[in-house]
Amino acid sequence: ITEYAGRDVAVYGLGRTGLAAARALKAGKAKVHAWDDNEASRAKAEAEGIPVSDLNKRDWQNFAALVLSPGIPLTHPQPHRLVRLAQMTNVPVVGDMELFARAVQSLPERGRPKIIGITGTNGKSTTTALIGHILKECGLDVHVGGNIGTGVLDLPALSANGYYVLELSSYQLDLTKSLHCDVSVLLNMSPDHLDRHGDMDGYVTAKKRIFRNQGRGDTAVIGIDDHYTQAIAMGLAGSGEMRLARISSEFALGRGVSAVDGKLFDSLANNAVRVGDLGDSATLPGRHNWQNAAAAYASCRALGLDPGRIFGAILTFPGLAHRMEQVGEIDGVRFVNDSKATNAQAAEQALRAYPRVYWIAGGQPKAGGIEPLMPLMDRVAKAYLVGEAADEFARTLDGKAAHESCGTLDKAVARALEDAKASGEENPIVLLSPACASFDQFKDFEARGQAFREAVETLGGDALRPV
Ligand code: UMA
Ligand code: ADP
Repeated sequence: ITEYAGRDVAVYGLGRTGLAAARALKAGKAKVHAWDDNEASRAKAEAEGIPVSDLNKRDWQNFAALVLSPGIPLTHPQPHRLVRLAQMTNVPVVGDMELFARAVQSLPERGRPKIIGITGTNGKSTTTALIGHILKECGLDVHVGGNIGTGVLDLPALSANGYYVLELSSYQLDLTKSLHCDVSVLLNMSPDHLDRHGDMDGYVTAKKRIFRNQGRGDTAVIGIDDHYTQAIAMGLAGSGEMRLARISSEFALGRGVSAVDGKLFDSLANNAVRVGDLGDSATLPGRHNWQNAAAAYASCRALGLDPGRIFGAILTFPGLAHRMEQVGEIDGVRFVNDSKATNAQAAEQALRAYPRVYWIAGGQPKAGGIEPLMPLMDRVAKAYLVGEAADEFARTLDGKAAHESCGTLDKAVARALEDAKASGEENPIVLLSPACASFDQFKDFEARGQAFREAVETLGGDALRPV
């Protein structure tokens, strides 16, 4: 990142985003002034030579930009104090994606890599990883990053023939205005992160930013299985210049890509083709994954890849940890780690995947709680509740499903194993699909999934078998 060479830049937040941004800015000869409210994060940055100074006490007139981490509030519940300081002194507030996008724009047009951006409420990481996998299988030079875990500025330098497959959260999109996606994907939308966007309108507005800057020759892949994305697709059809590829796992489409009952059907062009049966994939079970696979297929078609090669690669997708991941079996009881299900819609997909489950739920609750899941409670043998949400969830479940409050994940795993074993059922499933954020008890959903895996390993000992 050379655009700030010789100038002073503030970097606030020194997690994955901030560290990568500070490194990239430093390498581009900017004068970096980094800050994080957490002492350990500051120490880590200092240890690698990133200059740290308290941005609360600085004269902001000199800064050319504030590079903000996506987890720090930009607008809601109120702009962070440092964001206000930047605004009052007319210092532009940007994210790492914006810096990346501008670096790409600065390359000669023929030398620019292709960018595939993926957003949506659920399925982003799966779809991002799947597209990355397909492109790699097709022998292309691919880098996968963004919200999926690797800060975009930590990815290897741009190469003209490269493909950047980027998962974009609404927080990141809010801090990005120059990103131009050759292929953009909006999978689905349902209420989430409303604390950070104010209301659904704010959330939709953030997500729609993925289509900004798309024009002729670009493609917008859009799921049309919910009314929010249906409205957005109609708007784009009326106004956008880009090609629109509609996808659905619920409806057969006259034009687009559908995956009803897992049958992948391509009617993007005049000659419609039945591509294959997604039921043959071990790692992409369920209607929600068919939506992800349809989106990945449509994206790769937009990049000009062959349908047969794309489908072959879909079938070899290894899957992602913490999403319906089978972590082991103890005495016939199977344990499924769906720690990434941080909202009710995601947990709904997991519950739908099994006729009967011993369900571990809870954590830091989201607005609306688990009320939308009540129609599925005939599948729940018993719920084991953990974290801050336990009391609220217990009240919602009263009279709908058996439940007990376990406090911690370790205790929930132990109790679920006891009950599942005692049930005498054949291969009962213990499912962690929390419908909550993890931050009350864990650093993030990955740490929560890891704790679940370790609890299973501890209880299983020699009896633990891979599934
Ligand atoms: N911090 C402060 N002051 C504050 C708040 C935070 O100093 O008031 C500091 C923290 O001490 C910490 C740093 O900011 O050191 C964390 O910044 P961050 O929360 O933006 O996290 P990063 O480590 O930079 O990770 C971010 C994404 N996290 C969020 O958006 C919350 C990661 O997505 C992403 O993988 C990473 O950038 C690389 O692009 C995670 C996520 O949970 C997986 N995303 C949310 C989601 O998927 O629901 C949006
Ligand atoms: P994201 O990155 O958007 O959070 P992931 O791909 O990590 O999404 O999947 C998170 C969880 O959401 C999965 O464990 C699954 O239960 C659910 N999920 C995945 N894809 C979809 C989808 N297309 N629609 C609804 N839920 C989904």
